[in-house]
Amino acid sequence: MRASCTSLLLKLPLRFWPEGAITKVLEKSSLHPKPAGLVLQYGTAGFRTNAKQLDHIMFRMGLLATLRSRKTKATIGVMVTASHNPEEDNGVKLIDPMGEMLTATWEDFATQLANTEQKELLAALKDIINKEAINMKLEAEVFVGKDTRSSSASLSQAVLDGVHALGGQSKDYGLVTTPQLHYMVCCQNSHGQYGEATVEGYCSKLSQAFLALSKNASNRTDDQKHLFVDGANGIGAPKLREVESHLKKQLQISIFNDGSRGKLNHQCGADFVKVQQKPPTGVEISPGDRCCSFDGDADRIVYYYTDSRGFFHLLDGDKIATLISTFLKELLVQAGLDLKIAVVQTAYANGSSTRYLEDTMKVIVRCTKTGVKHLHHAAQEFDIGVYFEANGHGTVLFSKTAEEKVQLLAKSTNINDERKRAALLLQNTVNVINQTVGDAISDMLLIEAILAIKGMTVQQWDAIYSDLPNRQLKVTVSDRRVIETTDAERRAVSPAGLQEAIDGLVKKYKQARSFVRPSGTEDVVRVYAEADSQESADALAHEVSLAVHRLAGGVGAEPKPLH
Ligand code: 16G
Ligand code: MG
Repeated sequence: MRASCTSLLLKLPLRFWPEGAITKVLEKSSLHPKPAGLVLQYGTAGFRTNAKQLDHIMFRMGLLATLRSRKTKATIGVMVTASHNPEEDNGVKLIDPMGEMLTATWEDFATQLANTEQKELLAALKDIINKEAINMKLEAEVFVGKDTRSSSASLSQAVLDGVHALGGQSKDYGLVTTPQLHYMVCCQNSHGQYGEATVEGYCSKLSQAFLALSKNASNRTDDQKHLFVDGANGIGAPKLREVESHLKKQLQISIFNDGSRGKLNHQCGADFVKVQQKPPTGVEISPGDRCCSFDGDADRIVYYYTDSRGFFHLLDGDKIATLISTFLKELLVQAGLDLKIAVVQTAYANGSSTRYLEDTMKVIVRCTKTGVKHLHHAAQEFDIGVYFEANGHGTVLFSKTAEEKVQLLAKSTNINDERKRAALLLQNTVNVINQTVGDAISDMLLIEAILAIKGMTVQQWDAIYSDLPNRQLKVTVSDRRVIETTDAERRAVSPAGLQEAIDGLVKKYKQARSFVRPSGTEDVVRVYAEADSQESADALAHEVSLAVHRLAGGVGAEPKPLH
């Protein structure tokens, strides 16, 4: 086996592949062998599956990140995490130079490299090197981070082995949140312009901006400064403690599910709260307490409270986008800045939020396919792009022009006090936001600052609009790829007859809407329905699930009604 791979490689021009590297990759890759026949896809958010299947993937992603670093002549990030998945799972995402998600063509390389059988690995590497004309003599640097899963330590070591096998330099950040690693990569490649590429640098940039913002809030009681945070028993909890120590008690945080006892993401965390529409276990809250939940790698956040009757109220990504975009729009008016602001959502956005943003706030609203990269790209088209998935992943992007205009105005001396105050608030808002990716800690600081500045309670925020009742269900089919969608996943084009069936069902209910899409992370078809009452939303979701089961090759018994 060795002889055949080596001879293949010797045909490579030396300029592209120094000979010493060949033996090193061979030696190292044999320590991270691929189980024969195992096929995995670089999905919506990288590879994600049971941790036991991932050692070779990690090694190979270390190799790929090193190639990507040489290709882009920049530092690349590799984050070992499976986000909100159960503790037994793990996963890996690659981070491109400006802290954004890996570009689509390289996702294909990632899938190819992951699925290449052991004896073909060198040929697969050579293929990428040739296709992308990568000069292997260039330096390469890869930043590596990991979440708190027990499997993350050895898996991140496998990534480092891959980086070193191809002669790359590495910096191991150890335990960090996913958005922190995105931030580090961006800082490094912007040569410090975005901030200092250390956890301390991250904490101080965000907390300084938060403290500057909260100076604009008047007379807050300790109760108003209090926030309950569910850390999902993940990395978010210890990292939030580090940030909290910089906040000078302007925000008083009680952290629950901090990982000291409970299991990661088990009956807690943003995904659990959003999907189950109930508080996490492990949190002792009283009616009216302002609470939020992070997910396992702290790139999602949702808020909630219970009222005096014991009802649970969720403030999801749509409510967060509404709060932030309203705040920004008001500041733009006060500052007299003519910048185009838009909100980017997915089909999961509650219909009430879209209506409120378009009709009342007169903000441009765009809808994209599910997955952060789609929202991120759409948001880049505006001066200010606020993007949030309903599940709580989101951030705000400011164009270069927008940032420059804000900076200029904040420095200007010949403007009135109202404009000056607005410009400074905008400047600090830019600084508190992690623009590379959705970031639970950064989003939380921004939301807390907005509520404080506006003197708004969580109930008042919730009352901005009322969500339409909704329901999400899953249907198992033999091949979920038979479902193809269009119009940002809002309509199904195949299998034949499915969309017509959905249209017919939706007509039976008031204010109703429903769509289906194949999941990008699980082997299921997802069904979403909303309507004027919970009973109607539940009934519609069930009927649409039945249609999927019948028309798209359902597996097992037909879905049963929810009631
Ligand atoms: C991933 C995506 C998230 C999306 C979710 C949809 C990233 C970083 N994460 O978690 O944005 O909402 O997948 O999952 O892109 P689904 O395809 O299983 O519904
Ligand atoms: Mg996550």
